[in-house]
Order: sequence, then structure tokens, then C-alpha cells
Amino acid sequence: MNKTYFIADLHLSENRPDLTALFVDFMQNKAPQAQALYILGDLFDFWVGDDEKSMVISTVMEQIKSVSAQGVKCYFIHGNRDFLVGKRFAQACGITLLGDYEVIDLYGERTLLCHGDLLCTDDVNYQSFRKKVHQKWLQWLFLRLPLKVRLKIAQNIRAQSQLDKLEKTDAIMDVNPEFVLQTFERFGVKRMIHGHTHRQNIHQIPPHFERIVLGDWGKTASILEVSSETIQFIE
Ligand code: LP5
Ligand code: MN
Repeated sequence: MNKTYFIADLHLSENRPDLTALFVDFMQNKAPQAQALYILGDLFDFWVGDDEKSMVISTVMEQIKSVSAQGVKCYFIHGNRDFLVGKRFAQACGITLLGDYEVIDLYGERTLLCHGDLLCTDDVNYQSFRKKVHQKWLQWLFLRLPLKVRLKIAQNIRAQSQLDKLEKTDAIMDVNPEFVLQTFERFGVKRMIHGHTHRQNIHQIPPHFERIVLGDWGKTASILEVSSETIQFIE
């Protein structure tokens, strides 16, 4: 079928079997109809290394493997929760890891894909945190810690992040409009698709830009379906 799916911010974890069930349903009943599936980050609630094993992780891997074996090209852009997803995971399930920004030809329209966290430039504390944890040497060291220690650190960061967010306004945690315009210009595109802010919407930005924001998953899924004729969210 001539369609492509985009999803992000599922935040899958052992604590939310309902979300894993939604994902399995999507992967079994919808995803196989597509040419390609793009997961734009935060598929997992957090990721501390490709060596972690859990029921959720093996379910997700099986689903991606099966969809990709049915001929659907699967792609992944790292989110702020799962930026440590690595080659071992990707190879094991047949998904291609993309860079932070990726321009694709989407039925004739050059389209920029990203997780969306980089667009939130007003959240200076987050951006400085991001710079630190994206240092290759720090990640190298972190990945060599015992799994238990890594999980503890991740839980501490999650807790601190949740506390910090209470002090931040919605505007600070949204994208910066000027930076968004600069990003359109920088990549020479008129359309971008991202997640992270969870504010599902299709924004038309004068003079001719379009910013499509994926929602997070909860009671229902947020799935963007694009074909040569239509762009729509399906549940
Ligand atoms: O994720 P979300 O939506 O709740 O909030 C994000 C920003 N927070 C984050 C942190 C992630 O939630 C947690 C990532 C876990 C990764 C696993 C392991 C990593 C190990 C690294 C090794 C190299 O991304 C939040 C944004 C929000 O989106 C909206 O955009 O505001 O940003 C923050 O809250 C960042 C804080 O402002 C700074 C965080 C400081 C953490 C300090 C660590 C102290 C813990 C002590 C550890 C022993
Ligand atoms: Mn995110």
C-alpha cells in the first residue's frame, strides 16, 4: 500500500501493559499495510542500554521484526528518553537508526523529521542536560555500569525531571517559533513532522510552512498516516 505511518511518544514500560497492547494491535493490524513506519522517538519510557531484557522489550522487538519481515521499512529517531537505543537493538529487530534530523522525500514533498526536543530552545535547563548526556564519552562510561546502577540513575533523572517540569510553563516546554522557522530554512523544507511536546496538531505557518506534531499514546494511539493524497491522524 502507498502509505507511511509516523508514531512517537509511546513511552512503553512494564508499568503500562495497556500501551504495549495498543502498540501490538497497531503493529499487527495497521503497520503491515504501510510502505514505511517511522518511530520518532520515546518509543520506550526510558532506555539504559541494549543489554536490558524485559517482557516489553522482547514484545516490541518481535513486533518490529515481524513488520519489517513483511516488507515494511522501519526507521527510528532517538527521543529524549531512549537516546541510548543502539545498533544491537536495531540490528536484532531490523529497524534503521536515523540521525537527530532527517529529510525524507514523502510522496514528492521534502519533509524534515525529528523527535522535537531540539526545537524547545527556551527550555535551557533541558538543553544543557541534553548536551551533557549526549557526550559520547559519558555514554560510553554509563553503558559500562552494572544494569542495576543504570536503572537507578535513570529513575533518579526521571524523578528530578518530573520535579523540574512543575516549575516550567507550557510555553517554555513548547517549540520556539523562531527556531522552528530557522530550522525550515536551514533544511530547505516546507514541512516537518515531530513529536515530544505531545500537542497533536497540524500547524499551517505563513507563508507556506506546515508543522505536524504527533501526540503521545494513552487511552488511544496517535498515528499519522500519509499517502500521496492525504495526511491524517488515525486512532
Ligand atoms: O521526559 P519528559 O517529557 O518527562 O521531560 C523531558 C525532559 N526530561 C528529560 C529526562 C528524561 O525524562 C529521563 C531520561 C532517562 C534516560 C535514561 C538514562 C540516561 C543516562 C545518561 C547517561 C549518559 O529528558 C525535561 C523537559 C521536558 O521533556 C519538556 O521538553 O523539560 O527536561 C528536564 O526536566 C531536564 C531538567 O531540567 C534537568 C534534569 C536534571 C537531571 C539531573 C540528574 C540528577 C539525578 C541524580 C542521578 C544520580
Ligand atoms: Mn520526548
